[in-house]
Amino acid sequence: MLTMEDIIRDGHPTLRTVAKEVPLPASEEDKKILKDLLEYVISSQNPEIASEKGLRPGIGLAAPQINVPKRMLAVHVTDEKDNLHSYALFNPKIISHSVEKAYLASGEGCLSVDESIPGFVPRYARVTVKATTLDGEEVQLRLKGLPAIVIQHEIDHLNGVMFYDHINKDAPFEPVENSIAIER
Ligand code: UDB
Ligand code: ZN
Repeated sequence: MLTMEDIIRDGHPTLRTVAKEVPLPASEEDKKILKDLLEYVISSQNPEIASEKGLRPGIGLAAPQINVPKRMLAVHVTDEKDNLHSYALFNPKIISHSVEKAYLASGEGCLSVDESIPGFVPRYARVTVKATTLDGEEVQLRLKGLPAIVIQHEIDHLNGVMFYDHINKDAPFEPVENSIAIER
């Protein structure tokens, strides 16, 4: 099982690398990596497992964060209606997005960043993502709210982008034009 020791930290060059597409159908090795990412986010949200293994509870994790520069990510998060959004995806791609933006009112953090970096991180309010699942099925996900924020944060990792790249350096809490604040 993956632990915090497997998660690389800010400054590691892989976090600034554009990850490669996963050849499909996925190999057993690539499927195993993707299953491990999903297992991490699920287990880390279980207080017993998290405390036993010292896991920081995560709602998303991308392969580059475990030093695998391939386009795979896992998300495990509930929305404002308490619906679970649990995804393990190969080659996710945003095929359309809203003009409207959204941001977490309390800002973002990252499992690969140990310090807290304050500021609003403007993202799209709604995204449509095309991807392939662990079963090899092509899916289209229409996401809003927190699940939309998480998947954009994880897709950024596939492109070598960190959340703080989006923070306005001179005015981190400058109101975001045409946006919705998401409160936790
Ligand atoms: C997280 N969790 O998992 F809005 F109930 C973060 C950490 C870095 C703080 C652990 C998180 O934001 N949890 C959360 C947020 C809410 C409501 C709630 C729980 N990540 C995943 C990550 O680093 N992936 O690469 C960072 C998040 C920041 C925005 C989306 C992902
Ligand atoms: Zn992250």
